[in-house]
Amino acid sequence: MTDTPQAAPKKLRRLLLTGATGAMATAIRPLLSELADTVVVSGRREVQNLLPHEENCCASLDDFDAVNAAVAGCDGIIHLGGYSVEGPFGPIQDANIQGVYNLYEAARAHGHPRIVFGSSNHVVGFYPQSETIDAQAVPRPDSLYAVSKIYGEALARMYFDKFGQETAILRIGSCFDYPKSHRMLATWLSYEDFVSFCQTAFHAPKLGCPIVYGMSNNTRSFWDNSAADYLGWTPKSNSEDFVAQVQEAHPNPNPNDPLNVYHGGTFPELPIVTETKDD
Ligand code: 15L
Repeated sequence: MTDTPQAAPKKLRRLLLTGATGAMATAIRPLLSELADTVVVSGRREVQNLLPHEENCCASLDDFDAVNAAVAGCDGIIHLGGYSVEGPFGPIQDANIQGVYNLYEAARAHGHPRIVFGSSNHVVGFYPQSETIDAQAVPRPDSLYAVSKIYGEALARMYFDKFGQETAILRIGSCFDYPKSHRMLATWLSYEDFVSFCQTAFHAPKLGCPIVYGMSNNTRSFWDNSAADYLGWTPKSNSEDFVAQVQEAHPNPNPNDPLNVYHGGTFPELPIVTETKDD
């Protein structure tokens, strides 16, 4: 009997990674050589310790010309750039409102490369953890940051309906090396599963503009991704492997602590930040 040769995984030629100096991007960068021959790493600052498959391209998201230059020639985009926590409205507006518009206009000018849009679970952050929801659930943003992500999701949808621009909207849960709290046993997304999601999104025969919750194959979860089954994404990590570790670190979780009440954990109780540090 002869072995059937395995088809080599498909690769992009040139992939743009925005937000490349952020913690999540820094963690996944080494894995992206599986996805593309060249990865253009883009952030406001230059990436240090460039890997062999990487090229630097500095771009502040609110600068259209810089974003346009970063997008030129790319056949896929992973958008992790922008303001990624709650904060004052000004910088959120620059990066997550103006910046995402700039990204989509640049993609429109350069042949509509598929985009993985890093949205956030905080767009549904006010739902109680006792309730399981799917992508159809009415958004319940828990912060200005989350409101800006809903704008990004809406923009992605508009560019799909108007121009056919395909985007995978990934409402990222908690993408860390391991789950750090009881809540994260439900929301955890491993780096490997994030990268396999991107691989699926870039090569699915039909992508469209689905909303997917960015979680691993966790036994505990309060999100239902069945509407995106057609993509064929099969996350492999399971937070159950870390239950003992989480229990040891947090032996008596308080059921009334917001962290254990809301999908968005502590975010629903954060104040609105009205001042920037420069004020
Ligand atoms: C996010 O959107 C944040 O960017 C990240 O820092 C975590 O807070 C994550 O959500 C989470 O909800 O765990």
